[in-house]
Amino acid sequence: MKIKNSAFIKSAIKPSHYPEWDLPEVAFAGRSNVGKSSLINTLLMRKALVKVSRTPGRTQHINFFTVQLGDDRELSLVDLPGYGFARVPAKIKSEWGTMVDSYLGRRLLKALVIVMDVRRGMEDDDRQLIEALPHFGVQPILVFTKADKLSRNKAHQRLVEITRDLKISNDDLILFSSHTRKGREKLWERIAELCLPRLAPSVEPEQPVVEAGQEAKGA
Ligand SMILES: Nc1nc2c(ncn2[C@@H]2O[C@H](COP(=O)(O)OP(=O)(O)OP(=O)(O)O)[C@@H](O)[C@H]2O)c(=O)[nH]1
Ligand SMILES: [Mg+2]
Repeated sequence: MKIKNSAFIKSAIKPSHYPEWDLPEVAFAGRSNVGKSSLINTLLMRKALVKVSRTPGRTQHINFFTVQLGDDRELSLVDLPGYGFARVPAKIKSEWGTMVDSYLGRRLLKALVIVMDVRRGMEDDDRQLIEALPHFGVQPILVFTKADKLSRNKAHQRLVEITRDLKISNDDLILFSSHTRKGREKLWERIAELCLPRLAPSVEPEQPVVEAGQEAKGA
């Protein structure tokens, strides 16, 4: 996917802070430190538009970004704060729940990318979030990242285990790496399918009309 432009727009905690626009949105959720912010940078081909951190729990707001694609379609990418970080106090956990719950009800939200570590697979927090999505009318996209941490064989073996465990097919998940950009195109295709208006089919130029008698030249 070609990117023309991308930009950070704003941080929000509650709905009154959300941008007022009519762009389709795709959001990114997952456990703290799993690689959500890195994944957004990879999608946008930016090195550090989204802050990446070694300390879990750094993204604590809902961060809105916009992107203009090569074909001029536009959408917003929304980075959600991570969950499941054991050392986060109960008060923060409940604030996370309120913040994310109100965001999931947003009319513009078309799909939620659930980012998981391929080495850990789907965990309870991920499962709970996925189970809540039909209620909000939001489509899940399952992404397993940090694929570069496994050898090709190990990654394949993990995929077999994950598809068997979740009773899904290979087409229903995306193996990703922000280091090698593996899975980037497949993820963009899926996002475009669920969030973007279809491109009008390109119109074939009309065949030139050949007048009777003209084609006889040289024949
Ligand atoms: N090897 C490898 N490391 C990655 C990958 N993606 C992210 N990381 C590393 O994982 C750490 C966390 O990455 P972030 O992108 O900040 O993770 P996050 O999910 O946004 O974290 P929070 O905002 O704290 O929830 C950083 O040290 C990244 O460099 C990947 O695909 N492969
Ligand atoms: Mg982050």
